[in-house]
Amino acid sequence: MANVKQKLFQRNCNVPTSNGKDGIYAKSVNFEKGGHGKVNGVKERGQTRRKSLNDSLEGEIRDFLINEGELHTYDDLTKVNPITPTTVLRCLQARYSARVFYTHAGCTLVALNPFQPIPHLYSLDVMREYHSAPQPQEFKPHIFIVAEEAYRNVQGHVEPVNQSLVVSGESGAGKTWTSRCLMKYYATVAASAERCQETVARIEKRVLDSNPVMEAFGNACTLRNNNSSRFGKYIQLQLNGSQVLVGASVQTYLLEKTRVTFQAPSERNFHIFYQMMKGATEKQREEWKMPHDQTFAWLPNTEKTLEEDSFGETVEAMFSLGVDEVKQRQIFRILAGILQLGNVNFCPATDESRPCELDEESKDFLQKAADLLQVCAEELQSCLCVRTLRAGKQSALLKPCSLSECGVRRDCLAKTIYSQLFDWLVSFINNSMCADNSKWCNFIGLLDVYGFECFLQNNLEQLCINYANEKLQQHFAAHYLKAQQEEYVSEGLEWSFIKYQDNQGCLDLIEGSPTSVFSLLNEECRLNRARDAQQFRVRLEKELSDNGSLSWDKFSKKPHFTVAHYAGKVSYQIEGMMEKNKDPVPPELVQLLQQSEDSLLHSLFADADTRGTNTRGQKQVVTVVSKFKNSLESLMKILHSTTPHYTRCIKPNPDCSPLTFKREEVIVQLEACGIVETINISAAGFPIRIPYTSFLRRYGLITNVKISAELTDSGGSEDGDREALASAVEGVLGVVLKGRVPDSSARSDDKNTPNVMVHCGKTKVFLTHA
Ligand code: AOV
Ligand code: MG
Repeated sequence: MANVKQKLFQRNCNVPTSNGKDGIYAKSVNFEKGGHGKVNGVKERGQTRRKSLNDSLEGEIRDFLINEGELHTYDDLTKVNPITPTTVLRCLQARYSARVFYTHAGCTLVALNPFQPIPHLYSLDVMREYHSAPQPQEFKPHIFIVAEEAYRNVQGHVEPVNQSLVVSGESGAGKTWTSRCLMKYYATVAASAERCQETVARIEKRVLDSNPVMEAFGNACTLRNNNSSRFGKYIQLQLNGSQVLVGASVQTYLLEKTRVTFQAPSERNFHIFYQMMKGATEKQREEWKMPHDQTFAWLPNTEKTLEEDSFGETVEAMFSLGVDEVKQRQIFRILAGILQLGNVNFCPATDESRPCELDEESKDFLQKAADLLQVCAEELQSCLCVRTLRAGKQSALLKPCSLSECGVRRDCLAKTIYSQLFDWLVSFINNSMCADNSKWCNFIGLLDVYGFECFLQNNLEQLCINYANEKLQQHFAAHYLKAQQEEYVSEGLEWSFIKYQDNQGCLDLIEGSPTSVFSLLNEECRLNRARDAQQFRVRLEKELSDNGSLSWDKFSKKPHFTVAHYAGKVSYQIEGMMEKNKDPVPPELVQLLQQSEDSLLHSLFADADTRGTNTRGQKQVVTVVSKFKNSLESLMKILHSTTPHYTRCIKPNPDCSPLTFKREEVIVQLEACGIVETINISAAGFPIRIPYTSFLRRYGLITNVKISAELTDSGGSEDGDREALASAVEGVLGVVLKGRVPDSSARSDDKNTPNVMVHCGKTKVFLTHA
């Protein structure tokens, strides 16, 4: 860096702004289109046009740098200069129209969802092409470049480095699709060449087969995506010293189990239930007590036919993972039992002191549920309708539940069974895929979580999902800043001047210590005050109103709080939040399931007694947010210990229509998924970067600075040339910026004294607002 010409020009433009806002004024510089420019500030003093840098200098430079007809050729959004939401949007739209779906954005890849299969885009040949290329980065942007870069990085220059591929974006943007593509890529390029005699399917196949199984149990059709992931997933692909895929392990995050018993209008339950309904053989229908004409309360919208409804594929994949016929029968019987439970309705008892009753139809469904779950029907009914209150160590009081409590207990039973079954399946899949520790040394991790969510009504699920996205955004920003730093360092610039507003305040509000939304929620649960939403709102206001990320929606009548997330404000309703956080499972239900004669169901709850009690034998509430926070912290630790690669998926229209680009949709996502945030980070540095040669060719004529043709042609290949180029650029800038200082009267008392900052790097001129 010693021979690098580096200078800081700072000039006050001291011009009163026309709108009273800060701005950079190019009043004295008129960069004319067509390559000529003149300084006209002195000539037209007093009546010069006033323009901010945004709409003047940046605008002029943009026109110079961007050629509309060539917009689709910009493979990297950071080359769109200056980087603004508008230029990024125009570029992405031009590329989408040209059927180009991937674009680099510095260290990030932007993936636009085509919403229709693109022939050959992901074929084996294309995979091999990217894999065998000496410089894949020189190929057209593609998810395979990211995949290959991570794969090569594992080997590392000094020592192997684990990698993480983080895929983000809103619901339906293409995260899960992208993750699948990445898995297929590694299952192809990192497959072992050896022929093995395994009785179970080859590891690459098992890894790929984990997708349809986990999607069948964890994905559902929502308003926004027919195949929406209702859980987060981080899968580590394990590589041995020869870079061969030898195994995988998967970690899941917060399955949206409420969907088992509640589906918003037009949405569906998890795919697996529909697959069973549609794919069952006559024998299975009989076994599952699921005749053709039977409808189930928890299975709405059965008429929708989705490609995800492929029972055969799920069953096939389960076999390949080693879930044998016996286990499969157990699993599907349990699921069928859950469906029967959903059709059980309660009616109030004639005598209030007696438990609620069941009509004939419900009795029938309860009996079927009990048969399928292999528990005693009377005990099942009693567990749902009667609460056992402990009075001392030995004695117990029986108290009939209210009508609504009976419904809550029925739902709780179904959700508990389903979520335990899901966890069991995940751990089974892990056992089937995971390589022995001695067999692998490095991993490539793929993260596919649910995107930022904001509905009309948001509750604990959305708070957790958005908190996860907030954490990832923080990780991304830190990583992106590092990449920026590297560019500045390679250009010989100092790093310290970057200022960036991070989202720490919002994270402090949600998870900070000692007081935060999470800590207060936990306290309310501990004190058993879960029902008082208004009281919680008052506490939040009292304890956290200093935090700028917290506010209140004036128009909301229900107790709520509003959080200013990096991706936008979201109002959360408090009602039900504390109960969800506590997520209580009545002990009678657990005991009932422990008595099940079905060995699988029994094993799911076998150790339930020991969980939730501390060493002194007291009941300890492990809340949903505590568990989620811990699991996210572990994830963050892993991400921090790896080299991350970010892919931002964009949903170009809300209707999932093929090849349709809606600007207003995309711009919102560019903001929400952090691309605009990235731009802001970039703007905190130097949004305008022009290679010396381009700068001199265009602006040299503004001044009398003589620049030789050889110099602009050489591109500064030699150190000496670079010195000469930098001097020439400084000469031009000196004249330009001097010309921008207006007469002293205008400078006098004005407080709006915007500056232009210019840095001359090794090969580029960097410009920004000061
Ligand atoms: P998501 O994972 O980001 O939503 P998906 O990966 O499920 O979204 O994508 C939604 C749908 O878009 C897929 O089912 C495909 O039909 C289509 N799609 C996505 N990417 C491509 C592609 N590259 N080429 C062709 N079609 C594609 V969510 O899980 O709801 O947050 O929670
Ligand atoms: Mg998904």
